[in-house]
Amino acid sequence: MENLTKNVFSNDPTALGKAITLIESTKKEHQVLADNLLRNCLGNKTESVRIGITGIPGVGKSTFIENFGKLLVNKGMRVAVLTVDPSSNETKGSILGDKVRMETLSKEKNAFIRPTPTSGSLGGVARKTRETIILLEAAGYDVILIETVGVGQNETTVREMTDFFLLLKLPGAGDELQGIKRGVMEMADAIAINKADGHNINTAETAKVEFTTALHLFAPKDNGWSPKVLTCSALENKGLQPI
Ligand SMILES: Nc1nc2c(ncn2[C@@H]2O[C@H](COP(=O)(O)OP(=O)(O)O)[C@@H](O)[C@H]2O)c(=O)[nH]1
Ligand SMILES: [Mg+2]
Repeated sequence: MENLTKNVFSNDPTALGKAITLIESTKKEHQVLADNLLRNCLGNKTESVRIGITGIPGVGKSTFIENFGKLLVNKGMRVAVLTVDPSSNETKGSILGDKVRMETLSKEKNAFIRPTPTSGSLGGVARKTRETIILLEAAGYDVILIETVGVGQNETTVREMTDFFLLLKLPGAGDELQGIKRGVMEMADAIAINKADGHNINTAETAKVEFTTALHLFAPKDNGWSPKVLTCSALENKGLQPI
């Protein structure tokens, strides 16, 4: 146990993976160990920037996270990703060509990727996301990117745990067609119209204007931030630079 804590602090990825599995465990005998581990980690926490990324399956969240994550790593940051593994359930990620493995990002020494099955009460977010964040901060990650499945039910939870909430949209399709609840749009700190490439460039620009207008209808945020609307191509690595 002491070793596990020590190895999390020294950012041994295997230990970190084991530690997350321990806190996610529902077994009674694991809970005391998990509580101890979390207590130790709370004392060693660094501040991270946490970014939630949401949007319907297939919009390009994983692709965005992989390329944005690489951009941050190249700037010298340590990046942790909590991603959705849709192969396990109804989102049928494999059919949409899901990029859950994030192969190039996962090869980076300063990146840690933890896929989570989408099943379960919070769908898309592990039951213990809050606790997992504590472990990642104890391991010294600067940025934590959290992918969420984006059909509306768990975004509020992720919003509460993050500093910035990014909503990805597709160009062209109307809002109602994209299955995003109005409430999710209202929560967003930025909306990025993804897949703004090839023949989609013009429709993406039109969507940008429409969403900018739509956002004006919402009340201003308490912190004074005005949500931004952008276009990007996660695939072609365009428009991913920080705002
Ligand atoms: N043309 C284009 N395709 C993209 C873009 N981003 C993602 N895709 C493709 O869309 C599919 C779903 O992407 P993925 O990242 O798995 O979506 P997720 O379900 O939201 O995580 C994959 O085939 C990607 O290659 C983009 O910016 N442009
Ligand atoms: Mg994905």
